[in-house]
Amino acid sequence: MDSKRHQTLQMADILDKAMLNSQATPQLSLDYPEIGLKQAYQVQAAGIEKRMNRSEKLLGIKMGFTSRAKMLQMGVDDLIWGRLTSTMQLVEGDRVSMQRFIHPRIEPEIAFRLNKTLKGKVSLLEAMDAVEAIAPALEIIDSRYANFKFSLADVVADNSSSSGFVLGQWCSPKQDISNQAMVMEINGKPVQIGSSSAILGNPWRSLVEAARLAAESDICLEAGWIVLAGAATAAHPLCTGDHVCLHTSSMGQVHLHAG
Ligand code: OOG
Ligand code: MG
Repeated sequence: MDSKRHQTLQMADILDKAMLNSQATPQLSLDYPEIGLKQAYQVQAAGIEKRMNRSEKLLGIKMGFTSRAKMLQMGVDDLIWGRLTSTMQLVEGDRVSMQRFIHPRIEPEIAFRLNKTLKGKVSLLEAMDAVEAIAPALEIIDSRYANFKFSLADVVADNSSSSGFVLGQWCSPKQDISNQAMVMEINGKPVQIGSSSAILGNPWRSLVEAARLAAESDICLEAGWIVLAGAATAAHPLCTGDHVCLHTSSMGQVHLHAG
């Protein structure tokens, strides 16, 4: 094994342990200043391989920093993506144990379910044609880095902070999702109010970008996969006991109990 590959596996190991122990770790870029985006995606892939060796299944991908609100909150200005696995999917209505997280935050999202493969450069119409259903979604992000602080390469290596997601009812994609109200309430109080238009001007664009970015790592979006479009607003801290509900204009709602 060459030394770069060895280093990639070392970094994946550090992040995997931080996740399994729910214990924050220093940013990789401090100890490995030469880490670039390419290697960061390799670290992400190596981390996912570990999880799949522990019988997790790959369910799709999530997009990150598709809204200005998120870019501003985290101080980064590029689109990123991460993988979604079976242990991240939470059942709506169940109590989510907070023990497995370090410093979780919650975000309002939209999910796409594909029934066709998408690879590389696709048009907006091709992307729309590959989606059989859409749903409102809540994503739990939980950086494995101390103080939720990272560089772009750091967060990519950390699977773009992916930790959990819950989906509402799947509904028809044949509706206008370009300007859905996205109102996220915690314990009955609105904490984030936004519009789906904050996601790249129109959430469908996020799917186009997902296909393009994944192809850079030689991955195609597969039929059956779920794609999360990215948060429409800034993320909000999630605390034990919280009841979170996302209300949308015509896509229904989705809720989650943090136990
Ligand atoms: C990175 C993940 C960003 C989104 O929806 O923009 C993300 C982070 O903020 O920790 O999931
Ligand atoms: Mg997100």
